[in-house]
Amino acid sequence: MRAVIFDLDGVITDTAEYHYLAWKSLAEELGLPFNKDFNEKLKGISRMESLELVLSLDQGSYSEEQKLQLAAKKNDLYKTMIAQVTPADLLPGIEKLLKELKEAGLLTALASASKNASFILDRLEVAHYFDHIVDVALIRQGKPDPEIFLTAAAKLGVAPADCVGIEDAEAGIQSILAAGMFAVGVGTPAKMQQADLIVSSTERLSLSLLQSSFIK
Ligand code: B16
Ligand code: MG
Repeated sequence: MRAVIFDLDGVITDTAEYHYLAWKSLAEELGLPFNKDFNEKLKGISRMESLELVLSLDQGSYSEEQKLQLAAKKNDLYKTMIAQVTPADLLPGIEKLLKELKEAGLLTALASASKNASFILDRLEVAHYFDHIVDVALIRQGKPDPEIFLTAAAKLGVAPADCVGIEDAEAGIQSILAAGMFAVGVGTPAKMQQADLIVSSTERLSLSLLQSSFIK
């Protein structure tokens, strides 16, 4: 194991609640039903793919221009929410793990589908722990495609087989496995079925757990 590649939302911080509130507000404005179950489908996938899913609840059709406006509206609301993020919003155990990885000389990267990822890392005051943050604007295929994790490994100069990926979404676990990496899933065994290692909470993550579990 030479590098650890992190997802953001659901692994480093829980921005899913803000995504949920922002999508819910947009859906209500459009008169569409929206609840937490439906929101689960939006985890780990891009803003425009999320919008397409939300609009699939509607009978009407929208032009490309209208779709871009709706996505921008959701993102504006989301941005007002993430402006309130502080280091207290780091999920448990994450800063300790990042420190351990640095001290042990392992490389780290961020593979988030979010265009707001760098802003959020800055708000959390953990950007300095990352050797590379993948620019998602340059990624053509979103999760579950392996492109984002493969790009992270290439930028770090580490073979995928020597990388661990940590994710909380099914699409993300599929992306890690398709990249040929060791997949760590944060969540329930039912949701993280395909992961090589499952932890119920980020609190359980540590360098020693990753090293002792890593096989590839
Ligand atoms: P944005 P991750 C993902 O983050 C979220 O899980 C997903 O719900 C969101 O639609 C996506 O980022 C795009 O976010 O609208 O900020 O560009 O889990 O890949 O860190
Ligand atoms: Mg996630």
